Amino acid sequence: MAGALLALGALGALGALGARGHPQCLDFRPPFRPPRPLRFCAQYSAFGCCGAERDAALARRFAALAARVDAGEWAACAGYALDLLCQECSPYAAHLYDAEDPATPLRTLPGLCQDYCRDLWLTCRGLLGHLSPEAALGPLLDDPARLCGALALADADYCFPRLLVSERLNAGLGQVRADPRGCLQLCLEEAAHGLRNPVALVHARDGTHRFFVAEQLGLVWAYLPDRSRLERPFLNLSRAVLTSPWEGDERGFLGLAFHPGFGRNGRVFVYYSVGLGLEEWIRVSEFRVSEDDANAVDHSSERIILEIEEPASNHNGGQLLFGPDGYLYVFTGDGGMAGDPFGKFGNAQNKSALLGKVLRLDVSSPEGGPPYRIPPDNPFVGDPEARPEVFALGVRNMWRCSFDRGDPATGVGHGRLFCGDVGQNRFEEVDLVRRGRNYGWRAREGFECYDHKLCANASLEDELPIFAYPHKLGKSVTGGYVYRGCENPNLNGLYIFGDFMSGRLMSLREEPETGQWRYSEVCMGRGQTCAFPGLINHHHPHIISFGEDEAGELYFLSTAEPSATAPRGVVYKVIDPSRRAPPGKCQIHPVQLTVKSRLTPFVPKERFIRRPESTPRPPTAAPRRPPARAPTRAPRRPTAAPRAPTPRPTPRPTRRPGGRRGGGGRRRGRPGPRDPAPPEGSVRLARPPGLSPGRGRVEVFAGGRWGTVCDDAWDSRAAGVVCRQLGFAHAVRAAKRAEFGEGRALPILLDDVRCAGGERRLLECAHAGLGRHNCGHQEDAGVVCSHRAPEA
Ligand SMILES: *[C@@H]1O[C@H](CO)[C@@H](O)[C@H](O)[C@H]1NC(C)=O
Ligand SMILES: *[C@@H]1O[C@H](CO)[C@@H](O)[C@H](O)[C@H]1NC(C)=O
Ligand SMILES: *[C@@H]1O[C@H](CO)[C@@H](O)[C@H](O)[C@H]1NC(C)=O
Ligand SMILES: [Ca+2]
Repeated sequence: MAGALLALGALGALGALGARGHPQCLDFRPPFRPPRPLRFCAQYSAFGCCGAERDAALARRFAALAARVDAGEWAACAGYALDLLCQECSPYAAHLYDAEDPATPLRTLPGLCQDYCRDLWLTCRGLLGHLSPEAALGPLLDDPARLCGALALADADYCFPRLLVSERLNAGLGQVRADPRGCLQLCLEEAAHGLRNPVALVHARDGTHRFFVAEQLGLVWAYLPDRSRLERPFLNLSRAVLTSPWEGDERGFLGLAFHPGFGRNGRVFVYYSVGLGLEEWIRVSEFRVSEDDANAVDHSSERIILEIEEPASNHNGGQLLFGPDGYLYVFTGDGGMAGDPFGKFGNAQNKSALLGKVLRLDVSSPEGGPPYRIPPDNPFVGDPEARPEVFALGVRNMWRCSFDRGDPATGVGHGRLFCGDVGQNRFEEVDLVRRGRNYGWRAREGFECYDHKLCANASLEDELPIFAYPHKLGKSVTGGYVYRGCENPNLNGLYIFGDFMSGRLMSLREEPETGQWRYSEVCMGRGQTCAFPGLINHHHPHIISFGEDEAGELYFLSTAEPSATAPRGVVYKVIDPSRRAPPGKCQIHPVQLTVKSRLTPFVPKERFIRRPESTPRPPTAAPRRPPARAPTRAPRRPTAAPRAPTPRPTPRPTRRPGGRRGGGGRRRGRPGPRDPAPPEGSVRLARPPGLSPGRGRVEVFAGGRWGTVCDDAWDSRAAGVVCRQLGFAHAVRAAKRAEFGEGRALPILLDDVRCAGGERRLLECAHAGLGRHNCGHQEDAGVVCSHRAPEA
């Protein structure tokens, strides 16, 4: 007895370390809450593996058994019969019947604890022959030691009835599991792969349950509900789209949205970068689906809705959404570079500029009419200082926004607009966007002042984020969705988002009493948590986007290599291993379509990775709490991460399409380790090649490394030297103040550069000394070169 207690004590300690049970049903999937209480196995009404049908079948078996056993014995044994039959409904049924491994045969009787088994043998052994069809059981019935040995379980903690009282197995059963650090344990299912910087996953809201995935290059692929992909693209804009293979190019095809009436009108809207002459623009266009193929757009149907010139190649925004009001919401970036330097106080705070805004357009006008109208209740209609398209301002580079569908039962939350706004140097934020509000940039970054003068202005009246996190947790937020799907009831109301740089998945949940947002990191389930067939427990680190399918199930898109030409992107579906919806509840009935293209069936490639239960990761400091604001207004106090988040492997310093931390506008991929060292004094321009070569940030190779140049003395003579060194006859101008982005990954090698003009190489000009500088990357110098003489 003492021995058994000791063993139990040891198991208890294991439990405290986080080794939790793994609830699983005989169909190998997580348990659920039956829609109605069970009539027979009532014990498992709150949570288990039986619905009404299974429960009724077990009740029939019980009745049949009663008919076969004589009345006296039945009086003593009915309780055992009920116990033994109903274990199929236990949330640990897979353990009780040895079913976790689908390759081994199921037991016909649940695993029993030894004392229970002996009692059963003493009073009701006759029952066993009726309960199990196994012939092998017969000879054991005379020998309790052998019988109970055969009915024992390898992991005694799971045997019936001990599992009913096990703290380890019952604490938090049926709720989303968190590891000892508070990190929510979720799992994934692969839904698509081989995608090149997949920037968006959307559905058409037309009953077909297709989903569409857009690649940054300008291709959109249609997938059927069984995840097979049509070989012919739905849309191919690659010829018009401006992008490049360089990791971190933020230009390209950035977003698309189906018109809410797409099923009737076939209208679909896209957002992409284009080169017009030497300028770069963003364009919002409308296409119509082809008359003779529901799975392809009519490429000749493009109608331009809006074009905005982009003064730099980063911060291009890119989200398009239709609101519950039927209007088209367009999310632009601030135009690029660092610190929103355009005009007197930047674009984002300038209501006359379309950059750095959320715009709202009425695109319901018939063909032949204006491409859009202004919704009459847009907040700045009639303000001569503002563009009437503006819906909200103070935006740096909102990257991925979503409307909350609302609680499926109560509708709570419906129509709220969530965005991730990518930060500058310090904070990434999540905003709840409301009509007419100012989201602070460039006065404020996260909760803190960025431009102190603008920030001090009482008329700023900006809306604080609902959450912000510092750069040690990630450097480029990717906004997500409030989960409102059917298959994972525990996730209802959880806002799940991520970070492109650190690969961190995160979540916020609103506390209904206080309106505060509680942060929890999301981790891949540890140990056995994700060991369900078809689930995986890892993902690629560069989280580019989130998406919902037509049924509201949640996906995210990430890649191992963030280049628009690298087919390393995967679509993952988010799965809660702790609880599923009851069987039958989430069935979909897709409208059938004629498919004219060939189909590529989906074969998942990613595999579950079996790892030993990992030791807890070392703690880091908690993210900063937001500072208390001036007490003039009382905004809802946002919740910063309450727990110390866990560190991740050092993120690779690459960027994703659409948005990122620094002011970096144009930058080349870093040379690979095998690139031969260039000659001392070489220069290069950090900018994707393509549209207009000869423009970019200057990088110079000296002392065995590449570095940047500071601009305080930077002038057209220095630019001329660089341009000639690169083979251009002329310099159009010297670019200052990180116009072509900040080369933060590199050291600053040259400062105070003064050229006479005749030097052959930049290094021959006077300078402060290699690596000596008193400037920062916000002053990185660039050039615009030309083969032709600039016009006087
Ligand atoms: C997309 O269009 C481009 C240029 O128009 C063409 O070269 C390419 O093959 C097309 N891609 C597909 C998959 O059809
Ligand atoms: C605001 O933006 C408009 C349009 O880009 C520009 O013409 C104007 O000069 C800007 N205003 C300020 C104060 O910078
Ligand atoms: C504060 O902002 C308002 C509106 O943008 C502007 O008119 C005013 O000049 C600003 N005040 C200061 C002190 O900068
Ligand atoms: Ca803000």
